[in-house]
Amino acid sequence: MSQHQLSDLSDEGLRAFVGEQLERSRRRTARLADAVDTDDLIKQHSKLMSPLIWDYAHIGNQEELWLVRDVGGREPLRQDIDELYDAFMHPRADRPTLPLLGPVETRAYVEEVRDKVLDVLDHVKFDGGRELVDNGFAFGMIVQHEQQHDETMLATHQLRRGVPVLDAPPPPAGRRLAAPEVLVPGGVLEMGTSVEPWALDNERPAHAVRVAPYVIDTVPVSNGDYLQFVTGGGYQDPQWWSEAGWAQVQKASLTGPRFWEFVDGEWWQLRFGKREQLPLDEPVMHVCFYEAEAYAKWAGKRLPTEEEWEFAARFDPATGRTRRFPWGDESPGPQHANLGQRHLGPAPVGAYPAGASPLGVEQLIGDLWEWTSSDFSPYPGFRAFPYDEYSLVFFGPEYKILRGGSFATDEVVARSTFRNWDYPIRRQIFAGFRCARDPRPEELRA
Ligand code: AVJ
Ligand code: FE
Repeated sequence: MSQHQLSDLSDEGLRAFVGEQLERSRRRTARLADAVDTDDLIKQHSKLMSPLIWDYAHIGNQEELWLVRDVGGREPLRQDIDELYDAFMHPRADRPTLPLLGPVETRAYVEEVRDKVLDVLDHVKFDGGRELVDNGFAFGMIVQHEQQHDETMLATHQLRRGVPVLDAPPPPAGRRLAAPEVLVPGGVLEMGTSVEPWALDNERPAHAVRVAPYVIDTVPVSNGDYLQFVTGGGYQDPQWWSEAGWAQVQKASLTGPRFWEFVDGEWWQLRFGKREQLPLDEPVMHVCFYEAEAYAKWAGKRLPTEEEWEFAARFDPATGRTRRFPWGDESPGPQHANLGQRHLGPAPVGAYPAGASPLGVEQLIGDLWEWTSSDFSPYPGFRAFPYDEYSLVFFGPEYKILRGGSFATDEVVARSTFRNWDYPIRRQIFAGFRCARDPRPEELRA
């Protein structure tokens, strides 16, 4: 069963599916919190992030607001703490100074909320005519909220100093690719979705977009490729950088991707507390939008637009149809994509041939988020649902769109229509990029 077929389920089937998703996300949250000691749970590891304990209680608080109070119509459990866990009241940097619930109270609170939610789930009428509950949407939204915070918590783990506490098997091996780039013929894409029951407001509605022919990289840019830019003086030469990008290079003294180190004549990277030799065949990660943009210019290319990214991920040139995923309509399995924190990093390029699109573009879903050149803006016909603070208040040119999900993103989130966004200076997220370019005239004639 997967989320796009929810409307085919009986109420009992839907209840069971929602219950499994809630349980799965909570297991991950608890694992991320339980992996560290009390001190590391409550302290702030970076000004960019909340203390892990804030994410934990915020997950419970959002679940209480939407599922206990709104969907269930039940009495509040802890109205007094709403303000502490409202992301708009206190910036991340200030959160460690708040009178937050401690670890014992937090665990008790989220469990109490969950008990009530399971009771609400037992009694909810999915066909009661409430849009919020239709196909279990509010439950799906809260599962995705928890999974999104689990990715944020994993990013906090990456920023934490100290001995490693997380472990996972390595991702599958990479392979040599037949072609570094793919010519995409262009056409009309049905962008976004009006039919995925758990798609969030900014992915809606589906709308036709004409995309001109373009060329896109088969796989994300690798550490080996990016190293050429670094050692070739890319960070010393303003010609590759936008004005804002060059200002950021100077302001933040950027010399290479975050978590790279050059020691004793060799390149290393720091991953969840382990120092490892820089794997040249892995996609470059922890670069900001400006670094992605500069590399692309240096390589004689550019970043893809959000439309081009989604066209590469969903367009089937044989039928002209827009697919759910690059490989077809089935939900992602471990053979298709590196998702769900199964591995603790992106797989080497070429590791997922079964995840290729019909045009032969690979690793679009999973491994790492990909910066696009697009600002975060609403689709035509956008309607904020069920609250303005998920998407609406963020629309505008300050945010750049990222697509595809990372190794840290759960399957319940990683739709090919899912839109992520962040400031162009951010590097702590699990993000990299691939390049695109306009086709040369002779490529179009061929
Ligand atoms: C969509 C990942 C940008 O983490 O700020 C979490 C998701 N919204 N809680 C974020 C979100 C509210 C959001 N991103
Ligand atoms: Fe949140």
